[in-house]
Amino acid sequence: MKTSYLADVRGLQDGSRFKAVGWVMRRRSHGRLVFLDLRDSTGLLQVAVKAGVADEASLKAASMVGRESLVEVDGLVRTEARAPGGKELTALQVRVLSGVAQDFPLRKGVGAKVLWDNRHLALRSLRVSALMKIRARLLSALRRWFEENGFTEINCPSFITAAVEGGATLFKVDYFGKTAYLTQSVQFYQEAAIFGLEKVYSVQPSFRAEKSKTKRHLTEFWHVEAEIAHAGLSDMMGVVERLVGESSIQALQQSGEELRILGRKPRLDVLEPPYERIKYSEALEILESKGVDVPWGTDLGADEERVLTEGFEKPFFLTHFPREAKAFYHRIDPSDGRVTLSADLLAPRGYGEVVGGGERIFSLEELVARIEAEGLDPKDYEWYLDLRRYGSVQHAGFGLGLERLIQWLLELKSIKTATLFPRTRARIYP
Ligand code: NSS
Repeated sequence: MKTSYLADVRGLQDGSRFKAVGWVMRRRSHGRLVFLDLRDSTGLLQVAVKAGVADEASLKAASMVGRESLVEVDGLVRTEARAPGGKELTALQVRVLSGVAQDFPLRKGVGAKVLWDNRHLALRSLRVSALMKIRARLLSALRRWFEENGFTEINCPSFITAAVEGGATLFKVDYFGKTAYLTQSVQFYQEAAIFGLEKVYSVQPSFRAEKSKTKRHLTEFWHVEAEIAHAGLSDMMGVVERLVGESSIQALQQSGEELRILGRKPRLDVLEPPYERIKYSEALEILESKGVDVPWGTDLGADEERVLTEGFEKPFFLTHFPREAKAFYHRIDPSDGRVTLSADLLAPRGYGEVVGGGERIFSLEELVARIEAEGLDPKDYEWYLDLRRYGSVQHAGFGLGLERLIQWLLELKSIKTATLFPRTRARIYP
């Protein structure tokens, strides 16, 4: 196993002996002086292979080595202001551990299609690594937040028999001759789990057969979901704003180096909770004042959300969606039968929905009526109805799209960049 990493040279005195193992990102030859830029998980190291210092075999190997070859360099550390990280390794010996004969398919200037077709190779870049490190820190911070606030992590199945979020985006699976689906959300299983555990969360993939090609839809995305017993809409928003705000700030504060590589300087002050709460009906008025007419009752799409959020610097909640715009399980507002006790968290500056959730119907009669009103069969939801038969409890929950959060925090044009191997309608390879 490798015991030292390229960034370790930063802590070494000039003249120290160091053995570097990394992949060749770039080679520049100046006659009998060859520079190699090596890459590993910790960053870049510039290696200088000079005639007279390195042996002849090493100089020859360095001057011929192909991009992405794996090499080992034994050398001496030297301060060099122009080198990335401020240190250079003067090679005494260069050994090619794994040589590359053909050209690496990803040259500067190749188009987006080539990059996505070769994602398995493109993800070696410092930028992708930086992004994935931030993603991992964000996920750890979200998990830590849940753990510190009394939530238990649960794992739920992905094969299901009835839709959570409506039939239009269900993926059908042949399950030993029966029709099953890939789940859009583990919400219903979480609702069952709160009777034993009260506060639960899950982190797992959700699947949506999204027909439309947009910059913010994946067919498989990582869904961070939570469900809370003895909680209403306002409690749920309180959890979401602290979870999103505190976890994002923590992860970004730990990622100075990665943000520099990505050329991003996200504002942390705008992430501080609390977040404003705006009703759907008020949002329609804001949209109308901006020249966008949305008929009452329709859900807001990506375009409407972009216009609505453009003037905001902080995220905010959009609450009380009409029942027509939301899935059947949302509790109807007892003080206004036209709307539900629901809330989406919208990211500012055009990014739009990052979290969706709300209070659930906890009365058996109301739930059966809503299922029937939606043209669904209560028999398909028998076990879900049982939860309302035995000690039903007021409860609320939400789902956060991890890639959506990353897309907003790191200002990514496409959501695909937020994930290692994106799945969209147009892409299932590599
Ligand atoms: O459809 S949601 O708004 N809500 C639910 O699925 C609830 N059943 C979650 C719950 O209450 N436990 O999706 C939740 C979030 C949404 O705000 C997005 O951030 C993300 O899931 N989401 C997606 N991300 C990427 N691609 C697609 N297609 C996608 N669909 C939803």
